[in-house]
Amino acid sequence: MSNNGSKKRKRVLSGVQPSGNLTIGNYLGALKQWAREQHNFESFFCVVDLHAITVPFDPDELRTKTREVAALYMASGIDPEISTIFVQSHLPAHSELSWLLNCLTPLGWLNRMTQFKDKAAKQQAESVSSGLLNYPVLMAADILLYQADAVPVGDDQRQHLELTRDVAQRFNHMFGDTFTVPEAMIPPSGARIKALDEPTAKMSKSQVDSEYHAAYLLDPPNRIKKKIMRAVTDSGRDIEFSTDPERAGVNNLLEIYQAFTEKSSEEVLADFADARGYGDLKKRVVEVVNEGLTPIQQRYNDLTSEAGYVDEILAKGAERAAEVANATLELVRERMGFLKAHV
Ligand code: AQP
Repeated sequence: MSNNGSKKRKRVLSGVQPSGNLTIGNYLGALKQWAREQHNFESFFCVVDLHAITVPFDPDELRTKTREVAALYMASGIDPEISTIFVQSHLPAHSELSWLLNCLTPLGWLNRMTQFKDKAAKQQAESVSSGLLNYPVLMAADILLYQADAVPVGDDQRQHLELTRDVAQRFNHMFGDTFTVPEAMIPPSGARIKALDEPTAKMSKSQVDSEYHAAYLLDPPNRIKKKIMRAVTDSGRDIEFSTDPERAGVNNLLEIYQAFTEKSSEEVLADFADARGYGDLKKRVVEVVNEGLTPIQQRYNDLTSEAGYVDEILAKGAERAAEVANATLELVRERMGFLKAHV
């Protein structure tokens, strides 16, 4: 019997690493759908700080960014009265389950992960940590602890989600039905936002070589304008969705426009029927991005001006999260044959 008997509504769990500045990719692929879906699911959203140390990091920055990401969750519409917002490292259960699952996960499964291969290739071989390789198992632990039915993420996380499902199924097969096997929940638009300066690559928050790579959630309107007006396009004039890599820049701008406005592809194209070229397209994208970000930035400033407010929410969130996570961990320990501690 699994540990999900007490669930009234289906559950979701997701998180963002407090590494770098949150981008419109993080917002459109993750935060925006979390805010929408929190009304339909029992929701757990964590700031995954343990993931942020899998690559070189600075302790002061980690502290600052952890609060910043939590505040951005709320500023993006995640309501702490409806959803549980917490910090991953506040619950030792995440690290413990990660170790237990690591011991059951074949190394070959981890060696296949494309994100590991990409990130490892960007570092000196001797500085690649084993934590970077084990990252997807920690992610599996994050999700499985909450018996999540669905995990709202961008398209880049699809492979890690598959691994989580494999780990859950393997555990259930070895020790009896324990974990809910989760589904990925990928948004219809905005799941794959590309870099503004290199539109065939993912818009990333940590691997940034140029100030024109990403639009950040906390960028002021004039910086958003500068970045989008300089976005790489092509030498054509046609404004249409396209899978041709040569036309990836225009396609990306249309996707950003579509994800912010939530319009259908036909409506988006109709909006640009009178456009006189890519300059017009960019101007309108600047408008919708700034319209979307201004209220987020205002709420962010309000939330962070109240000393201690974010920490208070995180403390309450950790308490609620621990109720669920610790119950799952206890069941896992028992299933795996660990003795109960008599203290
Ligand atoms: N470009 C994107 N388009 C759509 N969704 C995206 N996400 C990230 N980038 C895009 C989604 O945001 C959530 C948090 O992911 P993360 O903390 O792993 O953020 P990241 O930007 O991918 O992280 P890194 O490791 O700091 O940078 P990378 O990997 O880019 O080098 C996830 O749901 C993710 O899908």
